[in-house]
Amino acid sequence: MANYTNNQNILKWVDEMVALCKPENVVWITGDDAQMDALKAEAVSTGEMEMLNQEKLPGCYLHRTKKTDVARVEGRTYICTRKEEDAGPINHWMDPQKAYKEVGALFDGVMKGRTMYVIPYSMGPIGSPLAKVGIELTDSIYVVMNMDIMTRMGQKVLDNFGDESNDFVRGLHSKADIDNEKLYICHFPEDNTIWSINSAYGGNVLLGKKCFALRIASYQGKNEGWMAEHMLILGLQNPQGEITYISAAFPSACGKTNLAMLIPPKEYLEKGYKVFCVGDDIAWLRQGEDGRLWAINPENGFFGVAPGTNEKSNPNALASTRKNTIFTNVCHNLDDNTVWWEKLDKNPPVNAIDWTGEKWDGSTATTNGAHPNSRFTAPAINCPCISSEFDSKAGVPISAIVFGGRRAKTAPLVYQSFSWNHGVFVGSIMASETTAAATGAVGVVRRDPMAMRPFCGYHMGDYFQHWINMGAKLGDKAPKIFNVNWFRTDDEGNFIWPGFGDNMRVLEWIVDRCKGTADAVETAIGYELKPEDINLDGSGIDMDTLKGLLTVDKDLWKEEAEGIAEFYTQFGDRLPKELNSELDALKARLG
Ligand code: GTP
Ligand code: SPV
Ligand code: MN
Repeated sequence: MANYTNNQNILKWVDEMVALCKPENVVWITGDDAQMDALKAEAVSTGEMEMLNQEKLPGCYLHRTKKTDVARVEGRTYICTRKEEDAGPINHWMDPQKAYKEVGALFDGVMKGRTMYVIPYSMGPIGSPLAKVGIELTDSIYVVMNMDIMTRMGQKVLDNFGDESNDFVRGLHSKADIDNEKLYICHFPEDNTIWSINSAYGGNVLLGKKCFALRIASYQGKNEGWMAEHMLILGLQNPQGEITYISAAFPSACGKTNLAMLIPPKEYLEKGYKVFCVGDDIAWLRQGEDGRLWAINPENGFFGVAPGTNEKSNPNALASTRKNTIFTNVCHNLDDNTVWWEKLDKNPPVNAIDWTGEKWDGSTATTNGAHPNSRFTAPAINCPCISSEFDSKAGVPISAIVFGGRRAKTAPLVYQSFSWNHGVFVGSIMASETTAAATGAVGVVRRDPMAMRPFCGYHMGDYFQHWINMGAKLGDKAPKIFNVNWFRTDDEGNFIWPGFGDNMRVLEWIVDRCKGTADAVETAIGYELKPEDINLDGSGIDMDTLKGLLTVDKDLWKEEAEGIAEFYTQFGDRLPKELNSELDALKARLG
């Protein structure tokens, strides 16, 4: 066997996992073109992947997962800390010894007759002080191909890692039989280890993403003094050429990819405003030498929601998917061997295969052609508005942190927190309607603090405390904190705010608040924009509608305060006292 690394920590662990899973072959992924091409050809030959029209979609493939394996499965996602209380009340916990034993029994011999792929990958630019290394062992070529897009991977990662370090995340994945009853996604934050078995879908199996870059990394960040967050990162350039960086946390399928790639309305473009995308899903944030908060996007691609993506809503995302992209669970147009999904355009294919693999005719169909959580895996470099700082080892300095979710009522279009700690409170009380990104009911409002409910690798009370501590460390250099809601609805259930590119109007106010050039009114819940301070030209929204979007219904908020108090009780004495004070202050302001 060729010598890929002399690092004994890696070699020993791979040997152990080989002994457990008993694969027929072990293939180290170097990432070179010949190797990747051969793997793609193999996946096509077995039917795991379908090659799409290489003229219209060069380098693009289609994959369909099992019908029962189409989203993250939160109920089977475990945090395995030695002490149950360290996983906290929101996570599912499993005793690590029990997990290693019982899930280990499922891994025993699971790769017989299969190949184990060894994928060394870096989350963050290789060599960046903010980057971290993981190794994923998997029996899925789909995973290899996705990791190739989503991370920096291959031999170069091992070369940079060196022979001595033991600081890598050990990820083991097998699709096994894709048996829902035996599905486990176990995280061992105290051992830098992830074990995932019986799924072959996205967030369950691309272990660098939610498992490492959020669950394990959030735990590492708490111990090492930095933060791993479910946040997009964008740079907003004004006509003077100054760029302000904003990070924003919205729950799954609540608009991060769309905001990160926003194209400003015509009126703004003409003046010279531009938005650059640094990341669309995950941010790692650390205090820089200048005292400010700096962020990198640890990923190298986008695993984005396909439905709803179109030439109008998000042309940058659409352009990103026109080459070297993997489509998962979208609709297959057989006429020209391309892909389609709901709201891509008004011409659904008539001769097509839907996401379940059945014949589908868009002119008569009553079912979806694409699964609501169908996704594209696209290289970040494909994105027309990718930031020049995308590969920066230092990252970008963050001026504003934005929280948001899907709230039909209650939350106004935008408000700013009174202080960092009040901002932590605002993040901690986030609530949003559930989406198809996870299995289970859709449209149910649930608390999703900082959009991290499914992704925090430790006790949520300690996580809030870590936020408070970060603010103390950042002092007056801390980013300003805001909350937005693009999803208020009218009595017929229609979204009132146009959203998408028009969200630029709100971002402008946020940037101006950071610079101290915009005014605000103090309300019970925070600083709100003065309606006349937002530019509505060309938005189709009139002043009265805007005022409606900004209203703070005190009765609803009093109910909300009760809900927050109840939500907080589960954290017991691990809830920072600062957050209780903020709740009391909110109640007092509501009267
Ligand atoms: P994850 O990848 O699951 O973390 O999701 P995300 O937060 O990146 O969500 P994404 O941007 O993919 O948006 C999900 C859905 O919300 C899509 O169907 C979008 O069309 C829709 N959406 C995004 N932004 C807006 C908006 O401003 N207004 C409205 N009404 N819908 C939006
Ligand atoms: C999310 O659900 O927040 C995603 C998709 O970004 S997945 O990678 O499946 O978690
Ligand atoms: Mn996400």
